[in-house]
Amino acid sequence: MNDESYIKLSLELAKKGSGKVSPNPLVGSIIVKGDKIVGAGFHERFGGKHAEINAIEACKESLEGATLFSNLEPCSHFGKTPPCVDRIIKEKIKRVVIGTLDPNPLVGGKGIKKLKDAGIEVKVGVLPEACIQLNKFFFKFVNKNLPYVTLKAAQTIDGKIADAGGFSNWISSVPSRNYVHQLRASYDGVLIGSGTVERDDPKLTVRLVEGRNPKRIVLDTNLKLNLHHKIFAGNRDKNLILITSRASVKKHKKLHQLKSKGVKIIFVRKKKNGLLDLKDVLSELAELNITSILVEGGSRVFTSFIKEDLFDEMLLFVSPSILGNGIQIIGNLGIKRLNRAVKLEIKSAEKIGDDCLIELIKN
Ligand code: AOF
Ligand code: ZN
Repeated sequence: MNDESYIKLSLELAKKGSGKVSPNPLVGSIIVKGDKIVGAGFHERFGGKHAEINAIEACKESLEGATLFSNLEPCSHFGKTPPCVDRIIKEKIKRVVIGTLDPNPLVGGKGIKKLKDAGIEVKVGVLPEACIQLNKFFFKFVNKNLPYVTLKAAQTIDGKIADAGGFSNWISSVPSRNYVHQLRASYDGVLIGSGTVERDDPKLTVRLVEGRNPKRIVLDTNLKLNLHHKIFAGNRDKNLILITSRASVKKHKKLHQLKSKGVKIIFVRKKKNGLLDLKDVLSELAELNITSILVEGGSRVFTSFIKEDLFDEMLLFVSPSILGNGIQIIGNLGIKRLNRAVKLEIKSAEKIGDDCLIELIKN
């Protein structure tokens, strides 16, 4: 096996921490002596031991002369745990192979410097794109202090997310819906607008697959939502966050009712167009260590995120059906000419159940 194969293995291991380590990165670590894997580990939960330490502690023999592979630069700072590089040096590991540098300013480059200063051979930049891709939430959060935003929708081939009566159950097939639950389990937050609460009355929990519930985030500018909706009734895990405008602070009775249901309320600025300032919304959510958000609709919310250029990715489940009439996925963006169109890049397109899943990123 070569360096790339071991980094690939470390990525596979790292994925096991999905949904459990945020706001930390997903990290996997493999230790090799000769051509034998003698230890492996991953960052299993927030606040817990780092991948490198788990890999070292899984080894039964001396690590003198071994090579350690990690998809992310080992840390050099005292955080919730002591620096991984100190332990690597202490164990007399000879060579360290790293996928990418850690963007965290507490670490970024300092980890490899310390290793090199101790005479350890260090190689950086093995499968860097795959390593950044795996930790796309962490990189965005650390570099921009904002969550990674994915707009997710199920639409007909003519771009409708509901029929003319607002009915949308179901546009996509069962495998697509299962996949969405898997996505929910891996994102820190799922966000919808008040229109979608009223029309679809969703629970936004993870039910079709195993996994933890994300924070459920509802945008309700004027605090008009009725509390009989399922999203309020099902707040036993206290994961519901409601975001409203600062003008709502006067609505004491409603705020009191929401708080008694365990709802966290965040007040943000309203813009001149009467809508919530989405940049503020994202900054507030980043303050809560929410590193990733899956935006599940509706049309008004998608339109605002696109208009304000505040998304990173789009996931479209395209069902092979045609409605003609209905609710269009994206409303008026004020674009008048083709050469002003929002340009995206197709990252992947695959068949899932009866649908086509298209993954798009900004180019
Ligand atoms: C590693 N290995 O497995 C992870 C690293 O609060 P702490 O102590 O858990 O530190 C968190 C920071 O450590 C995190 O922001 C990132 O820079 C790095 N994560 N580093 O060597 C790991 N998860
Ligand atoms: Zn560490």
